[in-house]
Amino acid sequence: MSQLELVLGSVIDLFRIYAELEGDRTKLSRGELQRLLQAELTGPLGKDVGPSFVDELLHMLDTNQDGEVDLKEFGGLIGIMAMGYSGKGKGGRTHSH
Ligand SMILES: [Ca+2]
Ligand SMILES: [Ca+2]
Repeated sequence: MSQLELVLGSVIDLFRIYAELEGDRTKLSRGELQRLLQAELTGPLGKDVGPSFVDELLHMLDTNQDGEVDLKEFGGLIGIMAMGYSGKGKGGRTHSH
């Protein structure tokens, strides 16, 4: 498998672990989302995780507005996190060659 496929597999596994905790097993409730964030965000984004952060994130991710985050919507979180990690304090990428 390619690195991308491995990453995608890990993301899907992670989603399933937390989505199965309560209610609909194919969706993350607000509580499940908060648990996932608090357990998995140990880097620079982790310190921002609190009730208001979870509310804001849920609002951004929940595109069909059913109050929960399905796998498709969860993909948006990966994008937001990628932006958060790569964009911290830097204007752009530097090329090594
Ligand atoms: Ca659930
Ligand atoms: Ca939703």
